[in-house]
Amino acid sequence: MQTRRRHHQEWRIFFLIILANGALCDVPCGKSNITLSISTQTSETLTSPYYPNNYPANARCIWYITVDEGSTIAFRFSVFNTERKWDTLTIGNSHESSDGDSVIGLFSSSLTSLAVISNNHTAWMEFTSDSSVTKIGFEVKITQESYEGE
Ligand SMILES: [Ca+2]
Repeated sequence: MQTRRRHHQEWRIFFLIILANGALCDVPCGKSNITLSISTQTSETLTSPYYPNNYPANARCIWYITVDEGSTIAFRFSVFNTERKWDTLTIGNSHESSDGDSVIGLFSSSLTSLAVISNNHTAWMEFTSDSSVTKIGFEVKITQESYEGE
């Protein structure tokens, strides 16, 4: 009888842990608005959720980047590996991620030396994964660049 009661308690603890994790159910994308400026910081490193562990299934993260007017935004990836076709990273100009015309590029699979530069001082980046197969994802350094290429 006592063993049975203890068993019951263990189950309760187990469910409490599940509830606690439930609060963290949203994918940890980090902050979604990145602002860079010559007067504060000119670069920021972003990664896929849980990097350097695999990103989760059914993830969706979107980041909006703003730098000083007159500058552009460079995305330089030190690591890029997603499930080909099904888990993708899209980068676009401006902050209108719903506008297909703003897309600069859509990437997936294992890529080396991936680098992208925006047309102007605002850009967006969106990562999505489907319901199965996950990989390490990506690490990208985002830098404010001047038009003069300084
Ligand atoms: Ca996948």
